[in-house]
Amino acid sequence: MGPRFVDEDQFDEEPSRRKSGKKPVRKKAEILKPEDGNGIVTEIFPNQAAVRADGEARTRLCGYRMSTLVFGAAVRERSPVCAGDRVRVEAGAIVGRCERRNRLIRPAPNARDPVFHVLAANMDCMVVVTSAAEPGFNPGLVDRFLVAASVQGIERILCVNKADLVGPAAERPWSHYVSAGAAVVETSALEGLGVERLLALVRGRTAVFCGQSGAGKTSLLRRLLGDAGYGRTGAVNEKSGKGRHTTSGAVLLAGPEGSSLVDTPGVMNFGLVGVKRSELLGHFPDLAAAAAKCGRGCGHDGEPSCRLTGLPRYASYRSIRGSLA
Ligand SMILES: Nc1nc2c(ncn2[C@@H]2O[C@H](COP(=O)(O)OP(=O)(O)O)[C@@H](O)[C@H]2O)c(=O)[nH]1
Ligand SMILES: [Mg+2]
Ligand SMILES: [Zn+2]
Repeated sequence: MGPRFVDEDQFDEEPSRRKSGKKPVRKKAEILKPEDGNGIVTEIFPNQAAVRADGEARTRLCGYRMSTLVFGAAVRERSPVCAGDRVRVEAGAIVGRCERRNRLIRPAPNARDPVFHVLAANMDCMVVVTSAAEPGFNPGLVDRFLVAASVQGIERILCVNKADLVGPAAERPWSHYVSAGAAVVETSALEGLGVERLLALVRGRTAVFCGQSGAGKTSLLRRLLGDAGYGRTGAVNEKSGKGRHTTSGAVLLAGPEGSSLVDTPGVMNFGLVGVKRSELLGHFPDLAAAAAKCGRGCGHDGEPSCRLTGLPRYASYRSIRGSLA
């Protein structure tokens, strides 16, 4: 067990006054062990981050001590921490970031931009939210999200929202996703349908809600947490008293039974950083099973004899494969 907050004000304490007797975190940039963190980043603002201290419900705005957070020039990140990061706060400033189990990277807006945007880190599962209608089911986008999660070792849940808009007899072009390694749940944030099932899947876990803008991520989270539980503006800066910020980034919300649920803005894709073409099939378990029956030397790339021909996710697979370096 890591160091716990011994009193309300531990975030505000000077390092030299820490009661634990442990030596202070060094001033040069180094990745900390999780047990050396004392809070979790819930939201990013320009030059500040909201952090929830271990064992507390409220979040507080903290600045950064950049000298302890910039880890060389190899990978430049737009912000030194992201939602879901475990961090150490001392005297109201983030002085260290803990190692990450995984991270979701937004693709740079242009290919020459070397600055990564890490949207969220340390996730147990990804809820890919899509809609049954308005807008209609978009398998290409769903597959990209599922691959991004699989590559990072994040469990996958496909949530098909707006189920109220389709009748029970309608075609369900998402029913095969169970064989793609995802739990599938149909919901209606509007009518509450399926929300209990979704909650059971994320209970006690850290889950990031991703998907096309308009699919209903925020509506679902409001259903799961209640409007009060959703409140984005919980972070109050004690010095300035300011609590209202607008942001277009991810926000990590405290859910029931220790769960942390992350709402994301209309992210259209995640960068599949470091994924090799040869590894991609492994992230399509349904296709990998069929590919085992192909002749030796089949590249699964449009050959007439390829056993993947006609399978529902083959087109997505080829499209993603083509986009990899
Ligand atoms: N019919 C229907 N509309 C929904 C449902 N969930 C969300 N919406 C509507 O879809 C729109 C986008 O929802 P929002 O939660 O903002 O989507 P987000 O961009 O993914 O966060 C809003 O107008 C919602 O009222 C649903 O289950 N059924
Ligand atoms: Mg939203
Ligand atoms: Zn093949």
